[in-house]
Amino acid sequence: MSRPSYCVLVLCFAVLLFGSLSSATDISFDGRGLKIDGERTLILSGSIHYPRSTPEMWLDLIKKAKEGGINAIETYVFWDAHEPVSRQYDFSGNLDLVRFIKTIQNEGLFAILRIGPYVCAEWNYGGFPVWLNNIQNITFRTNNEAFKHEMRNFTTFIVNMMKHENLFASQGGPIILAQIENEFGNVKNGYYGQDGKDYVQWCADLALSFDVGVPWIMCQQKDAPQPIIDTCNGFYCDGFTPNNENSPKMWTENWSGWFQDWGDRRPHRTVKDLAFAVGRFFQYGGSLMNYYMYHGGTNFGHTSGGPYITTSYDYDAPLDEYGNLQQPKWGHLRNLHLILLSVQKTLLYGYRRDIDYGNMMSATVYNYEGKCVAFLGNANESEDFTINFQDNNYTVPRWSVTVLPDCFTEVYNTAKINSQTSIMVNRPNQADDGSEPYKLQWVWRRETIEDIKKNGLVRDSVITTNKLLDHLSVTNDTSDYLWYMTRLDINPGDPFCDKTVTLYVHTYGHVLHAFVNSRFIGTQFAINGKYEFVFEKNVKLKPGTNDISLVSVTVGLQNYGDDIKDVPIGIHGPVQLIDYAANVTKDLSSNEWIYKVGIHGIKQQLNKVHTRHQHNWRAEALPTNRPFVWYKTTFPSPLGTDPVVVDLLGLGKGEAWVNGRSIGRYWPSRTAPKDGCPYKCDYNQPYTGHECATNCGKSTQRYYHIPREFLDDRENVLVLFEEFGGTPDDLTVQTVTVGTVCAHAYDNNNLQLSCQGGRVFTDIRFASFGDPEGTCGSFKRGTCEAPWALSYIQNNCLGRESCVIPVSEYYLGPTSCHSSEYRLAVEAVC
Ligand SMILES: *[C@@H]1O[C@H](CO)[C@@H](O)[C@H](O)[C@H]1NC(C)=O
Ligand SMILES: *[C@@H]1O[C@H](CO)[C@@H](O)[C@H](O)[C@H]1NC(C)=O
Ligand SMILES: *[C@@H]1O[C@H](CO)[C@@H](O)[C@H](O)[C@H]1NC(C)=O
Ligand SMILES: *[C@@H]1O[C@H](CO)[C@@H](O)[C@H](O)[C@H]1NC(C)=O
Ligand SMILES: *[C@@H]1O[C@H](CO)[C@@H](O)[C@H](O)[C@H]1NC(C)=O
Ligand SMILES: *[C@@H]1O[C@H](CO)[C@@H](O)[C@H](O)[C@H]1NC(C)=O
Ligand SMILES: CC(=O)N[C@H]1CO[C@H](CO)[C@@H](O)[C@@H]1O
Repeated sequence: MSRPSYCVLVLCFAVLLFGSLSSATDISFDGRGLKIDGERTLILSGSIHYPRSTPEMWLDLIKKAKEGGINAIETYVFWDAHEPVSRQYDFSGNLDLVRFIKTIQNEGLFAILRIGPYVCAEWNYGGFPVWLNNIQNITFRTNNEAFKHEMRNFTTFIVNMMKHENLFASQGGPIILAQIENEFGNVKNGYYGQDGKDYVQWCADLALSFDVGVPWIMCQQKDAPQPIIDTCNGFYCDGFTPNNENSPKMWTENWSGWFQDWGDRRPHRTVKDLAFAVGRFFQYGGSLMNYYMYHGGTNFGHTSGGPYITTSYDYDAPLDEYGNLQQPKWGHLRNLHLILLSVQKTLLYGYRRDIDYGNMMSATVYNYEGKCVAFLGNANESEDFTINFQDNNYTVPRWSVTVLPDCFTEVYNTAKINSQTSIMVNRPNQADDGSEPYKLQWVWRRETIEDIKKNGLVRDSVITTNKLLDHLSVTNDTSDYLWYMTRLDINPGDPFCDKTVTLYVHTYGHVLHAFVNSRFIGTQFAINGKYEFVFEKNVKLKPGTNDISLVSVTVGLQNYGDDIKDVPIGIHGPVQLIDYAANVTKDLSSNEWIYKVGIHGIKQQLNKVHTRHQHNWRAEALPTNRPFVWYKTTFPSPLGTDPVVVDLLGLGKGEAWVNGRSIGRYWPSRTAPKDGCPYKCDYNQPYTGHECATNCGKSTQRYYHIPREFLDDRENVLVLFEEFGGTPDDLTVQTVTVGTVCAHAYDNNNLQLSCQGGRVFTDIRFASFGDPEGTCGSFKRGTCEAPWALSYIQNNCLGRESCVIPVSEYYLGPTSCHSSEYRLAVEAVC
């Protein structure tokens, strides 16, 4: 069968489609889709959260999304970041929402603004400012006057800001949709009863009152009042039907992967399964689909939610944490997007007919103005099917969708990947002469272990009371660290005197450190997904005054759940001394407790570059495995443009700053379980976020992103606060780039191969066109092969940054295979 060069046609189409937006666009919708100036338009959107990258990265990320066939960018708005103190706003740096939306507009893409203001998003406290807790009688996300007052105030502020900059499509801007609330339908059924229902109506009324001239959506909200569109979030949404026949079928979150917890495996969703989900959604009448995430990015500072969510928010998205193309995910989806966009008119206007072949095999045909598009969908988990469709035979592999843009030619199957696989490598930062990895020189300082002074007071304590207080109610989240300190006098006759007894602390985490008389006793954190734990360690009390200091540490505030305000954090008690042998207990819960927020080094700004406290750093006797230590070093910026990371393996837990900017919490000593990672993942079943995990037995996160924007041309200062104890000896600054490129492409496709960061192909390790076997790194020749494959690829790729290989006998030579479908396997080195 000779086939037209479909890919080239599709490319031209895409260029036409992405023309720049004209002023004042009319946005409306009906049951089949969103209408842009009256024309139904297919929306392929990708989530990029602006605070999870930097303004310099935005343009590159958006350009890569556009090149990947995405025509809209979606983001949440992060209330706690913008209003850290009530009525004091911050839109600077990577919080510059207007600049982000304008960058989208300048690239000719649409924008979807999900204002929330509850966003979940694995973001600290789901995006709620912690100061909300201090408002009298407040209950979040229900028909509560105090909450509604604050929600109205912030959402109005954001809407006015967007209007002022003319960013809604009705004003000529790129924003075509806006969202109020977020997954409220997931709040436990009936949790808020009638108040919940009234609240949903209030949200809808509020949104409509803004009169922004674009439609509003509510996701996971079956009872969204008209004309608000209820939309689907999930790994699959083909079976979703909106609550009104005049609402189009929209998928606001198609989870491209999943987030990671400290101590967990790294989630991975195969692109075959992701493309299958997208294919099915559009087979069954979808009109808007958004990847959550298209670029996940980094939880800088203390922005990660939780508890226990990692600093990396890579999400296994099509663009990796640092903004590199994640291949083959990016490329395989791009091929699908370009085809879908090229037939969008037929999909959104055509007459639809479904054909059921049984056993989960189906076809869907769309006809419009003489054009025909078909999807052949096989949702059977175990059987490939060959079906006869309009007098031709098509084999559709299990768990895959084939697209026939003309109801005849198979141009795409979700299980056949014709994009390169990139194997990323980390390269050490070279010394100036380029000869050897740069060796870091360290200085260090001790962090103060807070103690009670002779007069019974603590410097800068915030409160003294005879009970144990919730962590958050004392800190307002101004720091991760809260000291609970108490003093007890032990008489020589006391049964606890001079004896080894147990210090017992019941806490709601997230991490606890204990000191007795300024001596470190132990550290503990919750495991197995529970946030509550009991700390028990032996201590010895001396006659006279004894001081007990407990440091409660938060690792991200809960972002999901029914009422996150009522989630306990920190030491709620009891705190006891127990002599198990003698069966006696001394309860300290009602002792006098003195509270102090934060750590001394932050107050002295040791993490900043310019501060008065730059003395007292020591170069000699670098401590290892000692808790509560500061480390500092300098390093030159790596050459080139590849993303920069620091490898923190060897350290325990803490926070890192580069040139005074926090690159987030680190915890490389936390490892993933040894088991639960399949050797190979050929997944043909519904994905739930856990299958296909990788990184078993390894550090949850050893590499930490340093955006190039944080770096200076000359010298950079890296500061670490090490809380658990570790060694910085082996730390290295590295760049991340494409090392090896592999592909296993099918006949009659154009295969594009690319390096990154200006590097070129230096070697073709393997090339065979015919029936090669194996996977990247271990390809093997099959029983037959074309003669010119290797030389063709060498001639066209070596010395180049990228090259295109037409996969066909015409270019690569005749094969002697009797197989019906030839494949090209390539392994090339950058
Ligand atoms: C809080 O609730 C109490 C009891 O319902 C009420 O008396 C009080 O006026 C409320 N305070 C505010 C600020 O609304
Ligand atoms: C938000 O609250 C402040 C006072 O706290 C007020 O000045 C401002 O007008 C309010 N904004 C809106 C849109 O209600
Ligand atoms: C998949 O196909 C097999 C064989 O054709 C059939 O027995 C099985 O029921 C199918 N599975 C589903 C879920 O329909
Ligand atoms: C399709 O398959 C059937 C059954 O194997 C065969 O009889 C028929 O000739 C095939 N049709 C085409 C167009 O290849
Ligand atoms: C936390 O907020 C409360 C209420 O606004 C305030 O009284 C207290 O001083 C705050 N604590 C800290 C550590 O900022
Ligand atoms: C320990 O003491 C409590 C009461 O103080 C008593 O109920 C309990 O039985 C004792 N346990 C043992 C093992 O002696
Ligand atoms: C149709 C469909 O698969 N919908 C799913 C969308 O995601 C939610 C949340 O995971 C699921 O509950 C739905 O079943």
